Amino acid sequence: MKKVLLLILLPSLLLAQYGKDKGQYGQRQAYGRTTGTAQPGGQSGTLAGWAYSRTVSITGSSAGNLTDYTVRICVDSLDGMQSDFRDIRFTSQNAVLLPHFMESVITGDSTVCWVKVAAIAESGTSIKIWFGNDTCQTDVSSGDAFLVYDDFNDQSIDTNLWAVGSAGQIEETVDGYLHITQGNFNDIYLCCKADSFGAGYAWKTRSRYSSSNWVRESHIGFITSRGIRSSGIAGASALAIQNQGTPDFRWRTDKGGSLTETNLNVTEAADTWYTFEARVDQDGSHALYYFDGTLNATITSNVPQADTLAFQILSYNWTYGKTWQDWVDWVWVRKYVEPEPVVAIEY
Ligand SMILES: [Ca+2]
Ligand SMILES: [Ca+2]
Repeated sequence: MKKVLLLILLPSLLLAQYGKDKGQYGQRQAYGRTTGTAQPGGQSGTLAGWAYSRTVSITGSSAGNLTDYTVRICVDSLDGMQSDFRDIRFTSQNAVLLPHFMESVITGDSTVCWVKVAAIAESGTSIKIWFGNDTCQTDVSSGDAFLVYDDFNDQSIDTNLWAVGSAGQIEETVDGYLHITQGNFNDIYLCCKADSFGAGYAWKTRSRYSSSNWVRESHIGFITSRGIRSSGIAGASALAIQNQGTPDFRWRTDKGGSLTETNLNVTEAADTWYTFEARVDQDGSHALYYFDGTLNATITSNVPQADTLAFQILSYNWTYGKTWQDWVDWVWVRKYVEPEPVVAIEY
């Protein structure tokens, strides 16, 4: 009987090697062609209710064994996946669920995911992606994939995560944004209560700045001094994006008060959403800064080597009675080592 099954499966195993077969959602008759490594659900080591899986191989980092490391995985749509990817799940090889976050979704085409993997040995590891659950209605995309995550979507500041400076001038809006507005010579901020970032970590945010009144300084990033802006304070914003105009973006890299300030040299527009990201290698030998997903600056001077920094969103008002507005859609923080593990789905 096993031999017969193998003979039946063999052609589909061969066909599965031809590629990804993108965007065929809805053509259910095609399942057999594209699921060569799939396993039926409900068996030992499988995920009950999910019809298909693929192995995701992760090549380890020569930096050593990694724990709770968040990797980026691009998933192309396969036959059997729901078109909005709500039914994808990631697990260990023995089907223990791993937290994942969908950063972006192109319906029926692809999604960019972040997955937190409990252990990635230097010699590598593998996990599984599951799909093919027609009755699954729950998108479990979650900030649990990161060390710090906030989407500011529930109109209530999470005081378990953040220390709040000048409450009332910083709030979550019905649009799902963190909104910072007028202050009176004071620092308005959310400061993450953890102090365990810096070298060996990355942060990313999507934010927007109003054009009104050049009266403030805004910073997002890793810091040495809680609730304090950079001016006059050694290294307060140590690895940060700084906006000090309408707008005027600069990367701010500061080690003990020795500052490297780097203009982004991009066309900046007020009232426009941008993403900003900083990655600092584990030795603190350089900081990589990304603007809207593209590497914008590599900084090797004055990079903090400590991994005991906090993460903060802050604005400071220069002029009494003046108004401005900043918005933040989301932020996250994850571990970052070089070289990064290399991830590949075995289609
Ligand atoms: Ca909230
Ligand atoms: Ca949001």
